[in-house]
Amino acid sequence: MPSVKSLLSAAALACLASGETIKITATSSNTFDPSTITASHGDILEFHFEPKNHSVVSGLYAFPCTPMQLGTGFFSGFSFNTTDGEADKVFRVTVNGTEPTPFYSSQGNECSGGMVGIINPSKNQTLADFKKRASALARSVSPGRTSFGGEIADNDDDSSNSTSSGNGSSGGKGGSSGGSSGSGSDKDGKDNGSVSLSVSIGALALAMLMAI
Ligand SMILES: *[C@@H]1O[C@H](CO)[C@@H](O)[C@H](O)[C@H]1NC(C)=O
Ligand SMILES: *[C@@H]1O[C@H](CO)[C@@H](O)[C@H](O)[C@H]1NC(C)=O
Ligand SMILES: *[C@@H]1O[C@H](CO)[C@@H](O)[C@H](O)[C@H]1NC(C)=O
Ligand SMILES: *[C@@H]1O[C@H](CO)[C@@H](O)[C@H](O)[C@H]1NC(C)=O
Ligand SMILES: *[C@@H]1O[C@H](CO)[C@@H](O)[C@H](O)[C@H]1NC(C)=O
Ligand SMILES: *[C@@H]1O[C@H](CO)[C@@H](O)[C@H](O)[C@H]1NC(C)=O
Ligand SMILES: CC(=O)N[C@H]1CO[C@H](CO)[C@@H](O)[C@@H]1O
Repeated sequence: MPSVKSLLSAAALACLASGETIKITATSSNTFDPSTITASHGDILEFHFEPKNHSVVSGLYAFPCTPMQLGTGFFSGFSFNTTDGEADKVFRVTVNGTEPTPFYSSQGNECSGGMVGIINPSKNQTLADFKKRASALARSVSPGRTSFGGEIADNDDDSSNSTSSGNGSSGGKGGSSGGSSGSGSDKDGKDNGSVSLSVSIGALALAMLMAI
């Protein structure tokens, strides 16, 4: 039955091709979690915001807490202020390349205080080095007031309300893609996200097998 095999690999390829959504939280303790991100072209970085009033800006490695050249990179703006739980909006950025790209919060002195991160660090462009040089600075630069380089979308997480263990979490949901909606606990990073993604690939493949 060669057709089964080719169907399976087609399913696997389709899943590889579509970008993964990587959740990053600007936390109430003034950090990004996670702060080191490995992302591929086409992946989506989804920034979530906890209190109080943070931003995220893509920066220059050589000059910490300074935005990339005008017209490039991304900036969330400051419309995610929240006093309780995560802001009800998220900022979504599509990854275009794999160059090391640092980012920071441009609020007050949060950047020098360590509210920084890096996408795809390399041997000589590391979070530790960036953070160390940032810590020597007094201020960070905001690239204006208006967000760019990404889109503001609704926060689909239920994390602001402390339920989540309640009803219906188990695998049932319809077979289609629908992104990597959470599987139970909120706090897990993308690792578990990709695990559940591959589980659903398996389920999809199984469904195809049974359909034959
Ligand atoms: C959030 O911070 C920015 C930059 O400091 C400031 O311009 C803005 O007014 C703040 N927003 C609120 C609601 O405090
Ligand atoms: C965020 O800031 C805006 C503008 O200052 C304000 O209207 C809004 O109520 C604030 N939202 C929260 C959740 O604090
Ligand atoms: C990092 O190393 C690469 C390859 O050795 C080099 O091309 C690049 O210029 C280096 N970058 C920095 C910031 O030193
Ligand atoms: C990807 O490209 C788009 C369009 O050129 C740009 O708006 C966006 O900021 C880029 N993303 C990153 C992470 O630089
Ligand atoms: C959980 O399910 C029960 C029974 O189906 C229902 O009564 C309850 O309202 C549900 N709770 C939530 C939070 O959906
Ligand atoms: C995945 O989640 C399970 C519990 O649901 C946890 O024990 C495990 O450590 C998590 N793995 C990762 C890589 O986060
Ligand atoms: C069901 C529940 O707890 N809903 C709450 C979710 O959070 C918002 C704001 O934090 C509350 O207003 C809801 O009552």
